[in-house]
Amino acid sequence: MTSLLVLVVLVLVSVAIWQLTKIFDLTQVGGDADNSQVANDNDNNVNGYLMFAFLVFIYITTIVCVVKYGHFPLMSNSASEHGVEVDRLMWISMILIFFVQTITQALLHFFAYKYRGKKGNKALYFADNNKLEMIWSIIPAITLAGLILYGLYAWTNIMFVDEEAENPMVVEVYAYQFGWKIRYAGEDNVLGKANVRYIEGINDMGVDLADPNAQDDIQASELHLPKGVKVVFKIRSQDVLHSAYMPHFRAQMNCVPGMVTQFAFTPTITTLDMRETPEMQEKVANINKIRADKSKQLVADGKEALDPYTFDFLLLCNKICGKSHYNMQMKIVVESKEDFKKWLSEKTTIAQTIKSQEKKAEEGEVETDSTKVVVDSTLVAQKLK
Ligand SMILES: [Cu+2]
Repeated sequence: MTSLLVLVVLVLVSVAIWQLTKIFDLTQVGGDADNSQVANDNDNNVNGYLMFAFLVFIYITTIVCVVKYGHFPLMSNSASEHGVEVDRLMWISMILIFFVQTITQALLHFFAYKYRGKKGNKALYFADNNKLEMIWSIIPAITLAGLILYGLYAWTNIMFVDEEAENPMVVEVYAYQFGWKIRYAGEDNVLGKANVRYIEGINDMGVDLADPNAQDDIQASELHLPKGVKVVFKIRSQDVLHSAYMPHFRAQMNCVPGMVTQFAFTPTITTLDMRETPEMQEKVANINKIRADKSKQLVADGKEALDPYTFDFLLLCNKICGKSHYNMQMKIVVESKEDFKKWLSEKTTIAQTIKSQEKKAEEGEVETDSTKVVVDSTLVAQKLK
């Protein structure tokens, strides 16, 4: 609200200044002032120097942003095999852009200054220069073609998954407003069919329980992944467009209602190891410093202090999908193969969970009318545990 008020005040002040200059101009009519509206040497000089000032402004802004915010983008420390390639591509693009923009901006502004208008100066008629045009067309064309080809090569490498030869672990990521559900394919590594029409009671992912492949499927409320194993994510959406975004693994794929999309990667760093890396420790220490400062203020106001932050990999939604989009996230735990197997073996299959639910219903322990069962992801998660 305060910023809005400040903005309104700034706009009103600008309007007032503009009106004042108009009044000032009107008072000059008939005086000695130059009202010809044609730029004189003085105007041209001022504009020439302003060009230089703007160049300095661009450079200073760039330097300040790199120093102050340069640590925000994730451009190293990727936690997946292909992530290294994505980071390399990003670095090459950024360095190229940085290099080219530094030079071209300097040239642009310098020449605008050098050839500013001067009384008596005449523009030179210059039809064309084939050599110059070849240079500035061919160099960018080769550079861009190189970048695009390298990008295409990286993209094909990342997106092409030979499911027969590589035999990746199949995991379903199911997006809904506003959260995620996970389904493991079980022993057979094949997901049972699923459709939104089968959603009923605690079967909130719409798994077709008549499908033999669905019998060993396991639902989870946390995404656990084994280190060093290729995982292929089969991605669905219940309602609107979402985007499954796992920034630390350099992975993102749209979740489209009515179709299955996929993305595959191999996690290379466990959650525990990632917490130990110097980059992450520095980030976490910084976050906790901000939290501690905020807590002081909260405690002073008689509120509860914030808990210290510990790092966890996250699955986020990266498509604005509704009012609670900002909170659409799920914890990802990368662990050793043994720990992962142990964690998964403690889970019951969806079929078993539903069967025991039906049994309880027959014994009159729970509400039998499925329409009265409130489907809540946390409730399902507790039941599955
Ligand atoms: Cu979403």
